[in-house]
Amino acid sequence: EGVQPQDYTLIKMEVIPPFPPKLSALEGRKVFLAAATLRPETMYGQTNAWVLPDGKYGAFEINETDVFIITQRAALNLAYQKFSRVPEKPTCLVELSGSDLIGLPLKSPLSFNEIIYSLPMLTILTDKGTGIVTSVPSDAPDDYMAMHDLKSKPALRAKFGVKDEWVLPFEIIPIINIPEFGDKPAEKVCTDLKIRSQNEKEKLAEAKRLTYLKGFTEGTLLVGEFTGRRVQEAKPLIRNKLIETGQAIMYSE
Ligand code: A2H
Repeated sequence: EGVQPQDYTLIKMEVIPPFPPKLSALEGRKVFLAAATLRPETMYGQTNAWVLPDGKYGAFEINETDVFIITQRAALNLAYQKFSRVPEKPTCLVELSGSDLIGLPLKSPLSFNEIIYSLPMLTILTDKGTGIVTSVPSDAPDDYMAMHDLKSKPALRAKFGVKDEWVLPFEIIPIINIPEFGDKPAEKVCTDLKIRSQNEKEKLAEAKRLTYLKGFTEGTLLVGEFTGRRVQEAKPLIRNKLIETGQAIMYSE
């Protein structure tokens, strides 16, 4: 963890019932994959969620109604930020592995895709955020490359039991224009830097640096309520709206 505290928006991606057998103990509850993001203004372009197949997760009681699927570490942090049914003590209802979560259908705030699926990403860190990441391949180089890997490699899909219909129908949605990079900034920068897979960590770090900086200062929204507004201005407005409507919470670590 860094020295500076990082403020994330946790996006509540609702698991659509009926639940698979591994989640049957949660039947009747509102269950969410809670994804940590620094870019709430990009949620229109979500195409899937990412989980680490070998990662350890749990289903934790956040309050009387909501259950979040996240890492134990995030559940403990949340419990100290008033997000736990029992104050300062996480209650785990079911222990889960990332592979138990692959293929879950989700309904996520602001997403133009009404149903998206949970898919494997191999570079997720379990000591950052919640261990759940929402995927916006238009604007996030990591998401673009991980989606590209799954789409172009049937063997990779087979290895993790990923069905074609969870991946192939989902196209990149243009949501932000960056003058230098166009309407699909992540694709443009990954192509320019000749990045071949999600495992090219150094090149991806450079791609993230380029798109993140320019996106914030020069990006303009192409969709939604704040169409035509700068990312810089729209970001706090969209974040506040998500929080006020109960679709997200703030989380810091
Ligand atoms: B961002 P920072 Cl559109 N492991 O959200 C790996 N990556 C993780 C993670 C984890 N455990 N938890 C969160 N993240 C990702 C959106 C996005 C993000 C866009 C563009 C850039 C971007 C959609 N994915 O991040 O190390 C999440 O992806 C570029 C930095 O705390 C989160 O925001 O700076 C970001 O990394 C947090 O990274």
